[in-house]
Amino acid sequence: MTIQWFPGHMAKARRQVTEKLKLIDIVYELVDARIPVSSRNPMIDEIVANKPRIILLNKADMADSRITKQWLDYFNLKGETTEAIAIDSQTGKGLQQISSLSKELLKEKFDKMQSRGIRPRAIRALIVGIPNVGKSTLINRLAKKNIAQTGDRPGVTKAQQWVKVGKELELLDTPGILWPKFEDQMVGYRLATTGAIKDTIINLQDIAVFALRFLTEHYPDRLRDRYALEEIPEDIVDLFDAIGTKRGCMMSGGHVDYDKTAELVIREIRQEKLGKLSFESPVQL
Ligand SMILES: Nc1nc2c(ncn2[C@@H]2O[C@H](COP(=O)(O)OP(=O)(O)OP(=O)(O)O)[C@@H](O)[C@H]2O)c(=O)[nH]1
Ligand SMILES: [Mg+2]
Repeated sequence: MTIQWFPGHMAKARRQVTEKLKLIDIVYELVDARIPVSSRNPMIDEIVANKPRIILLNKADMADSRITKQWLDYFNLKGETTEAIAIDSQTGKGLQQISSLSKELLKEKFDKMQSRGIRPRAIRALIVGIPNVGKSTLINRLAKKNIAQTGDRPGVTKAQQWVKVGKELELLDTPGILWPKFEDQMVGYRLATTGAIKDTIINLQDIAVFALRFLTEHYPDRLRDRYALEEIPEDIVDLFDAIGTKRGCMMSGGHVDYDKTAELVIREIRQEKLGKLSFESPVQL
C-alpha cells in the first residue's frame, strides 16, 4: 500500500508559510517524539533554510524516555544552528526552556537591532510541523489560554493565526503540512500509526500489521501483557486471530473481524494502552 496525503490545503499552507518568512525571527519545528525523524517534513529545510530553529520533540510523555534521550543526543550533536528539546505540551513540561533558548539564539540579532536604534519588540516565532503533532496545543500552553483550536485528529487548524504570549513572544500557528511523496514507505506507516494521517484514507489493517510486527520485535512483553498472550504467534494472521478472539472482535459466524481488530490495536497504541512507545530510534539510522 502506498500512503500519500498532500491535499490542496497543505500546498496552500506551505505557500503561506513562505510568504510570512521575512517576518519571522525563529522557527519552532515540532516533531513527534515517538518518530522524530519520520515526522520531520523534508520541505521545511527548503522553506526555512537559514532561520534559527528549535526542534521540539513533542508528546515526549508518550515516547520511550530511554530512546528520547538518544534522540536528544543525536540532534544536539549534529552541530547545526538548531537545538532540540523534549516537551509535553499537554502538561507544559519542558516549555520553560523555549523562551530562554530563543533569546539566546537571537541575542546577536536583537542586540544589533538595538544598536541601530530599533525599538525592542517581541520575538516572532513560526510554529511548523506535521498534522496532529500538537502545534496548537503548544501555543495554547505558552499563551496560557485556549486561543487556538485543537483536536485529536489531523487537519484541525485550517488557517494561520498570530497569538501573543505576553510582551516578549508572538507565535504564528499554521496548519499541519505533510509532503507529496514519502521516499520510504515505512515513514508513511509510522505517521499513520501515530495519527498524522487521516484514518479514512489509510488501510488500518496494513497499519496494524506494521505496528504489531514492530511491537513483536521491540516491545514483545507489552504486547503479550496487553492481550494476555502466552506466546506471540509468528504468523501475523494468527496474531490477529489471537487478539481478535481475546477482545471479542468477531463477525457473525464466529470469525475474527480483522477490521475491528486493526482498529482496536491502533486505537490502544494511540491511547497509550501499551505504554510509552517509540517507533524509531537513532540506532536504526
Ligand atoms: N499526550 C500528549 N498529547 C498531546 C501533546 N500535545 C498535543 N497533544 C494532543 O494531540 C492532539 C493534537 O493536538 P493539536 O494541537 O490539535 O495538533 P496540531 O499540530 O495543531 O494539529 P493540526 O492543526 O491538525 O495540524 C490533541 O488531542 C492534543 O491534546 C503532548 O505533548 N502530549
Ligand atoms: Mg492545529
